[in-house]
Amino acid sequence: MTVTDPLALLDFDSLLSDEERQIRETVARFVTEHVRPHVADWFEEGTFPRELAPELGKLGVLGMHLDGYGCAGTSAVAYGLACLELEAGDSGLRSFVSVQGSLAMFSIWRYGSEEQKQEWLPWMAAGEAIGCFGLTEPDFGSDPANMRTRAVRDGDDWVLNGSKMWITNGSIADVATVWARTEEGIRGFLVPRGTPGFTTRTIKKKLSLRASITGELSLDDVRLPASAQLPEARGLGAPLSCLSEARFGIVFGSAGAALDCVRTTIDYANERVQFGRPIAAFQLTQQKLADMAVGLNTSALLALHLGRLKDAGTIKPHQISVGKLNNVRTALAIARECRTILGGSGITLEYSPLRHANNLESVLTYEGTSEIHSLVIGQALTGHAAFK
Ligand code: TGC
Ligand code: FAD
Repeated sequence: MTVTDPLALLDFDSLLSDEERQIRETVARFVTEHVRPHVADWFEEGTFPRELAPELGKLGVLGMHLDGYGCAGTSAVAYGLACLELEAGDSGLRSFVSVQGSLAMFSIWRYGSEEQKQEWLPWMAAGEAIGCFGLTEPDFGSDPANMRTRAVRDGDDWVLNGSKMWITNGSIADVATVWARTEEGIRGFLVPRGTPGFTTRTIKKKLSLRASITGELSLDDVRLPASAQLPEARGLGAPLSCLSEARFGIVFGSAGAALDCVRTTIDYANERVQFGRPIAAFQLTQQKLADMAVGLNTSALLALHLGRLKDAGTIKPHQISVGKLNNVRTALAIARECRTILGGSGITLEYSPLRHANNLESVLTYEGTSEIHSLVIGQALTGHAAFK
């Protein structure tokens, strides 16, 4: 018996409901038709095609785990499976969907006023409006509590000054959720593109996540009405709760990148002949494939377990850290190992593993670095916060 899909090794799909399997298949088909034929070019050109946004809206994956306002209202597991298939295409694609749904839309859905929800969410769910999420600053990445961006009251208005760095979709977004320090602690604000004093710049020369737009936001005396503030967001816990949503998507997504690498590599190893035999027939190749398949299936099962906890409403942030730390680290190791099996062919964009490996360097760093997630787990185990 030959297992044709690396996730069939432990019969992963048998753990899914019919609806979950169907969502996984639908997203996989979309990626095969709309992404795989073009993604190497997007990566080489360092671009993400904005016209894909309405297509992703029609597919129903933008804010898909949120209820109402044009969102699909699916389970967390269904959302995770969509992230898995999107990231099997490219981490940049999953990033777009994560930032739109789990960071920009979630911040409005969870902390916004009814007017803010009505104004933005239906357009964002349809991919007609793009959002971004500005937490990181040039001098404060892992430590957002010390952010410098400031919002000061002036009559009924707020005036914002500061800058945000490494912001996915930053320079193409129609609206930015910006986190700023106020006299009452950290608060969130919606800053529409075109607001005087609000400018963006695209960060170039990236070696990772090239099929994704990354930008810098500058706020220079940006005047906003009181209605631009997210009324329910108080303190750092608000942006960190948004991060929990996006980190959850990465737990599944990174397993998708690993799946694509292993699939690609098994096909290649069966075709490529050296010393008169397919390289898949050598024991050393099989050992690599077996180790990678074990890692991949363990990651997928861990993701599913966390998804079930999320759907039950019991998931804790440190449990998401376990998933993000393990699955991204595993995926990166798999992508690099796959590249070795591809030999010289593995260094081009014709095959996906090195593109995935390059992307996963960003995934290891954003949404909390691997070190920060280790410390979150360490805190859960010992009771000591070793961040400071
Ligand atoms: P700390 O005192 O621990 O926490 C402050 C308050 O927040 C609560 N909290 C959380 N709530 C929900 N979810 C979480 N994950 C939470 N983590 C903490 C906490 O209970 C506390 O609440 P309260 O009521 O007591 O005030 O804060 P700290 O300053 O000690 O920092 C802790 C630390 C280091 C874990 C946190 O700062 C952190 O996670 N740092 C990493 C920053 C990060 O991940 N940035 C990501 C930016 S966004 C991004 O990368 C998008 S990439 C998108 C893409 O393209 O896919
Ligand atoms: P630093 O925090 O300076 O960390 C540098 C190194 O020091 C890391 O290895 C880190 O683990 C280590 N370190 C830091 N503190 C400790 C500690 N206490 N103990 C041990 N080690 C420590 N941010 C957003 O807000 N929105 C976005 O949309 C977004 N998109 C991104 C897209 C890309 C492609 C990238 C690369 C980043 C993005 N980010 C975004 C920013 C991302 O979240 C940060 O890069 C990340 O949080 C790390 O911050 P930093 O780069 O400033 O590194």
